[in-house]
Amino acid sequence: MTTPLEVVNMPPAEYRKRKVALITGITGQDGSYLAELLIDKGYQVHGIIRRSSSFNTGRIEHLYKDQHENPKMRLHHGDLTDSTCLVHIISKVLPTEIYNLGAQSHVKVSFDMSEYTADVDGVGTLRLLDAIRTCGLANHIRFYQASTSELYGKVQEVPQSETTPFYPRSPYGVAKMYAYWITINYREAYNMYACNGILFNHESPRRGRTFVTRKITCAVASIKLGKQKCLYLGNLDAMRDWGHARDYVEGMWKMLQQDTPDDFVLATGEMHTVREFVEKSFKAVGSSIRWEGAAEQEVGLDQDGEIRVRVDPAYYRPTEVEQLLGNPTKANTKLDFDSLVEEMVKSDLAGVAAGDVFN
Ligand code: NDP
Ligand code: GDR
Repeated sequence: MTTPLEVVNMPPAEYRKRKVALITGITGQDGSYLAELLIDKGYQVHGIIRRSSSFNTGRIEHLYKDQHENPKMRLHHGDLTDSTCLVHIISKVLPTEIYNLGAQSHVKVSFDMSEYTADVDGVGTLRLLDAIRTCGLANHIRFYQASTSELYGKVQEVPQSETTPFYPRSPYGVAKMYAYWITINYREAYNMYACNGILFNHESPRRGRTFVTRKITCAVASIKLGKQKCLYLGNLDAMRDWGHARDYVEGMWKMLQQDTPDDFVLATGEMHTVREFVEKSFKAVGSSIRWEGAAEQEVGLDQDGEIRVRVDPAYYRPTEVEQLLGNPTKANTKLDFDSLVEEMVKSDLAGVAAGDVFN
């Protein structure tokens, strides 16, 4: 059996053949899809999870259940705010690839928890990069940073590409901008293989319920099955380039398989408003929505004249990102918007029918 010391002393090419991935944020939407993908590709997957008073492993339960018979995935308690544990985990796991997906990822919440968001999303990335160096593995480990279209913020150019200037509009966006640049700095300063994936919004049935798409599909399913009367939303005119999370985690992996590290936009090149997402979701359950009124007084009525959507300004953001549309030319991604909405609504209908309570 190879000892840890022998592994560390392997030349980088030989070290990488071991195919060991470490994922921060493995309990989140993307982490769960990425863990599945990497296990399928023959990786030994390790994930960092936060201690919680209740179970937070719902999205990876199906992988975790195999823990004893089929230990393709192992979980380690840790946190991006704790450098010591990061060094400890990396030195124990000796990963060949690290995917930094852990983050306080909610833009609206980042206005309420700005310092924490900066600590986790910004400095947390620095801690992880530095832990790799501390372990002497700067030339062995390939590093993926979950960068975001929120970096573009206030629109400078449409569509946005790898060369579009940044103008973040939230504490989340600003923290992610630090993470973006520290990743590039470590690549240049220490010759690390480190990449930024600048990902536009991506959704799935596993999307957190406080993000607008899943909030809508949960509500539409609950309304359809008579468990909820009305859905309250903020800015209906915001426009997003929504892809599918399953496609995007594949893009993350591909970025780490290039000969030289680089930064890539992942997007669909198609943009829709929140309002359109609402309409398509109601359509997926055989209903329709027509809009009346304007601004905060606007309502959405169904075919029977019942008010099903109202605006609640509590969901407005102090500074909004109005329009995000990615230019996917460099990395190439695919999407069928209608089938994304239908898949999410169908999954939530099954959930509500089985007793899930979303409101
Ligand atoms: P989620 O919010 O679903 O998941 C975030 C993950 O980060 C969870 O596993 C969460 O753990 C973990 N986490 C939160 N705080 C910490 C911390 N202090 N230390 C360690 N882990 C922590 O996000 P997504 O899966 O949607 O996104 C993955 C990454 O990609 C994030 O960095 C996000 O900012 C970024 N991104 C996402 C996009 C999207 O559209 N989904 C687009 C562009 C970028 P727990 O389960 O315990 O809360
Ligand atoms: P976003 O996603 O901020 O783009 O960040 P979110 O789904 O939260 O908002 C998208 C747009 O919808 C508008 N909106 C609402 N949003 C929420 N959450 N709730 C509402 O009720 C509501 N009504 C309207 C928002 O104002 C916004 O314009 C996501 C996250 O996954 C980030 O981590 C990631 O970096 C970016 O996508 C790309």
